[in-house]
Amino acid sequence: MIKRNEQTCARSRPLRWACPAPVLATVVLAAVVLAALVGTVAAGSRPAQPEPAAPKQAMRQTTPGGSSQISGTVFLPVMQRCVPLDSVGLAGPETGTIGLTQTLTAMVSTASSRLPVTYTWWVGSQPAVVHAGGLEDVIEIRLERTGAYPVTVEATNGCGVVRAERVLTLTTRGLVAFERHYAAEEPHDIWLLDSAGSGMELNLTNTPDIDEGAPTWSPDGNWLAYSAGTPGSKRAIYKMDLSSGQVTALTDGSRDDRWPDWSPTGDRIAFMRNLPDLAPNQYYPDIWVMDTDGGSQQQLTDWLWQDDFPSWSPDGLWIAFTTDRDFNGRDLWKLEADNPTHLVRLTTTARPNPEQDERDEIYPSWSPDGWVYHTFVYSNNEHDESELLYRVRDDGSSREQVFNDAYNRYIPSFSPDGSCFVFYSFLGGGDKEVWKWCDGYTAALNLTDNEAGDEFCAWSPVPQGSTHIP
Ligand SMILES: [Ca+2]
Ligand SMILES: [Ca+2]
Ligand SMILES: [Ca+2]
Ligand SMILES: [Ca+2]
Repeated sequence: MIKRNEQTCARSRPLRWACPAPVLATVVLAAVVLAALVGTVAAGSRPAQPEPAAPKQAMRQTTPGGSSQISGTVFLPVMQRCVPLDSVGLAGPETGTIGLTQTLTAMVSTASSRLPVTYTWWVGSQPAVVHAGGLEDVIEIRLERTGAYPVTVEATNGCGVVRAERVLTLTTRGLVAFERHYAAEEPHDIWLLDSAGSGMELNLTNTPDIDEGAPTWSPDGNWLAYSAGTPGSKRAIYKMDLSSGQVTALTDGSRDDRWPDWSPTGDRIAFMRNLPDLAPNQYYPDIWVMDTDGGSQQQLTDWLWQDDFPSWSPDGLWIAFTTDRDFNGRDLWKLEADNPTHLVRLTTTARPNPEQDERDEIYPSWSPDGWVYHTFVYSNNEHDESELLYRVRDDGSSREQVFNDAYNRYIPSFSPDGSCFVFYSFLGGGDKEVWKWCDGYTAALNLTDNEAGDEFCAWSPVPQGSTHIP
């Protein structure tokens, strides 16, 4: 019990006082007067926001003996100006890749008298995100559409708002498109994965009743063309806008169109069209080309049997393809796209016994450095068939096996700088996987280590540093 006539106050930390009532009343009165004076003087130079009231907690209690005392906590007013933040900084990448997480950091430059700081983020048309934080705040962004996204962050400590803005451009750089299915008869979907091996995967089509396959990139990386149809039906060529997800049919599907390859110059798509001229439901395709909106469809070869698997040269002048036009197995030829009667034969392997042996070159894939990679299908007397990765000079001058082993590998697709390629393979056993090989590797890297069939992979052509979005 505190004596009523005691004239001193016992202070505990910080600013906690327990005093007889008369002494405390004096202190409170003085504080109120002082605060009023300071408020009057400072009002002209202060920001618009009002000074917060100094917290006071006091309670009058009546003791059992009937005497009265004040106990509890009293905060004396702290004479601080409300200091606004003077700026906010925004750090992080200005370019990124869809599907991958981008991290942006906002930092205010002044601690000021007030924390927390409230950060409000806007990214493109996404809903605003509000965080209460300290001098720094982090936001993680993962978006699945290409585009240029305005990013704005506002920071306030209650005494004024500061803002920073930038543009985050998301492309498909470093991604690999491929087709995947699980059960043997299950229709395929088009997926994306991260060539860097982060494990990021994105199902672009997600259509359980439609079979999509053979994706090919536009040179700006913003579109994918592919063939699709319901299982067992004739297929058509489609393209997907990766900035919106919108899908457009380029052909009508009445003649079974497959295997599109988008020209490196961007203006045309080659494909193979199966015309049932010889027999219904038989497979005798020719090479065709069309504009990227499906217009100006033009037949480039008119061979009675099979011309298929078109692959553009890097300069967009030639198309390599597979043909059986010498009636002795299959070989690689190329044609000049604007002068398709100009044909050049690239391989000349013939079957020793045409009825029983295979010496077939299929699946051409033109590399940036002047080779046409392909699968060499080899067997004798219908035994010991192998499917090995070979490459032939694009003038047909030399030909060699790419890896010195007996594993199959199919359809390399090269990174924009040419130092790496992806392929699919049964390498390692089990189901098909997408693998990556780079200069200097001693073993390929499995990018799809799962139980699905993963195949027909295509590396995005967007080069490092590119921010181009059409
Ligand atoms: Ca599908
Ligand atoms: Ca034909
Ligand atoms: Ca051959
Ligand atoms: Ca797999």
